[in-house]
Amino acid sequence: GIIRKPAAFISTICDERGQELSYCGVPISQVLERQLGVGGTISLLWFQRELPDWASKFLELVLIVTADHGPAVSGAHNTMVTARAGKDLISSVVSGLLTIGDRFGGALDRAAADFCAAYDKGQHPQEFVNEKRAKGELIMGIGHRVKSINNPDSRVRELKAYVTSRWPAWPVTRYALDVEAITTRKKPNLILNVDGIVAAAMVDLFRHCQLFTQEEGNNYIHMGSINALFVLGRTIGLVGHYLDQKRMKQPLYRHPWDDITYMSPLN
Ligand code: Q5B
Repeated sequence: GIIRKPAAFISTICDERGQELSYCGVPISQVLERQLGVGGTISLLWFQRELPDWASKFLELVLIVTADHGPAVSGAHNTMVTARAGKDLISSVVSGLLTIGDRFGGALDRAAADFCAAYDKGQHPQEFVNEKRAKGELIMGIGHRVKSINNPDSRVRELKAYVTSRWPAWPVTRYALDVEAITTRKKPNLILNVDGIVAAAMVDLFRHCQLFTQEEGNNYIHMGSINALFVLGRTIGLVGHYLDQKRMKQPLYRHPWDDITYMSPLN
């Protein structure tokens, strides 16, 4: 009989073989006709399901508010320096993306995992803060270099307003806000930051949109899907910074000597 060669790859999100490309089984004409938008496209390609409108609009909101946060942050800075060194778009954008991590823009997955683990075990927010302090660990999703309760982050305000008015339930977001109430008593800049609010909201989205089992939701947190939102959003801004530097034909950047303290251990 015919022996079928086992396939080297299995793919479940996109099929381009027929007359019409489909995203997770939905023909591209339907994606367009039904105006599923970028949020709906992410829902299909990342989560293999059509999320309700309030959820896919939230994904779009996250992309908009994380698209850029000025030239001073690590990612934009790297992209601009690389562009000015004459490098191409991809090299410049990747050099910016590589700065995303726990301290800058990549705290979402760990914030989601930590807030929901603490909430699930019924840990009081004060105990959670104490435990982190005792372990000498920073709380992911808390703290900002320039934003504080005296200089609030309007992105966080917008996201919070959306979640609290549109989510069927948002207990993990409530928990994260209770943590913020404690940390800001210690220092005004220990606010729930943009990573933290998106992280908590995504946990509540997975748990309360009625389309994921708890296990599926937890898997998406641990796979990196929440950090992916920041990565995708910020890529828009990094491309912008690359084009900006090229448009203005900015020269090679060299950091000024007077802004470097040279300290040799031998003199
Ligand atoms: N302390 C964000 O630090 C920052 C604490 C804390 C307990 C904390 C820091 C942090 C966790 C990771 C996180 C995402 C590095 C941030 C983002 C996107 C962005 C960026 C932009 C954009 C700021 C001073 C004192 C020390 C620390 C204590 C600080 N954070 N304690 N939990 N989380 N957060 N990252 O101000 O007693 O004096 O020794 O790592 O959520 O990246 O716009 O810039 O859109 O691009 O430099 O918004 O919070 O403070 O590290 O000098 O600490 O505060 O233990 O205490 P800072 P540090 P003490 S959103």
